[in-house]
Amino acid sequence: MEALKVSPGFEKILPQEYQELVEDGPYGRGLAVKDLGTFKEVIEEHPLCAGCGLGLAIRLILASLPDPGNTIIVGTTGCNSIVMPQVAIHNIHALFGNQSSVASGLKRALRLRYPDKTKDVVVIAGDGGVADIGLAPTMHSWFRRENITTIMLDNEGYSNTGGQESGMTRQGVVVNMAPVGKKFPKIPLHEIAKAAGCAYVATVTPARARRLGQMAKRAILIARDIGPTYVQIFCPCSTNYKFPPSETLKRAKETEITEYMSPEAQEFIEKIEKESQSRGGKE
Ligand SMILES: Cc1ncc(C[n+]2csc(CCOP(=O)(O)OP(=O)(O)O)c2C)c(N)n1
Ligand code: SF4
Repeated sequence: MEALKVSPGFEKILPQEYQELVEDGPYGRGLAVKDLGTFKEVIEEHPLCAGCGLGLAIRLILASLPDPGNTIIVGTTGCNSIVMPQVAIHNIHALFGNQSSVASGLKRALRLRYPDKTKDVVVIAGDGGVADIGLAPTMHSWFRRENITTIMLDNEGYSNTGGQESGMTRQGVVVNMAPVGKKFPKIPLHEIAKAAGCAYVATVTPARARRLGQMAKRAILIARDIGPTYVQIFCPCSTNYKFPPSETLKRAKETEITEYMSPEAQEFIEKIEKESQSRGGKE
């Protein structure tokens, strides 16, 4: 890929990791979760706690981007935001809760600046950022039918600030700073997303790695042409929910996998997946 060539003169001083990304990274290669272990990933280290579901989810999402060299991730404060500076994909850190507004403006600006290219804008943020403090910007991006994907890393609480309950915490759950237990049910944001105009809505967990990859990819492709998309990934938090790292996947399995597509999105996905299969691709 032209954009990823090393500038002449820099070959000898470019750090090894960067050289490997240019030579063996995922850019422009159409890779997927099934290819993990055969290429240089855009993330290799992260500072998350042992057993954190976010680490697994982020790795899978990044391995599933349809066009990583032309993707911009918009994030906000939370445990996931301490990962993004180490990821070799363009990313922007928005003010807490404001990520969908920043992503909307960015998508529109990129369309004007690069009318002949497709740039994928993907919001990746926590449940507090998406469903509580950022709920209005999130929903208004859906009402406006912005061509962006929103991925919520749902660890059912505010983890980065020590364990407050969020709207996505389940009823009755006690976390560090919610000692009497959550008094109302988890927000059904995936249902609200459909009513708000999302063309594609999925709920999944990192325990279903390939399915998560397929859903992230579908969401990003549908957002390009049809409308806003939403993927909600249940990512158990070992630190605030106080369970050993060995239980992460077992807990992750305790959530329902759901997928909704508007009729237009369904037709689009059937068409592009058939084309991909005829070219030999599977995911
Ligand atoms: C404008 C603003 N308000 C509040 C905060 C404090 N804050 C930082 S992280 C966070 C909670 C993040 O929760 P969530 O979005 O669920 O992500 P998690 O840490 O659980 O991954 C809060 C309230 C902030 N940084 N900025
Ligand atoms: S506090 Fe929870 S969500 Fe945050 S890094 Fe640790 S395990 Fe992950």
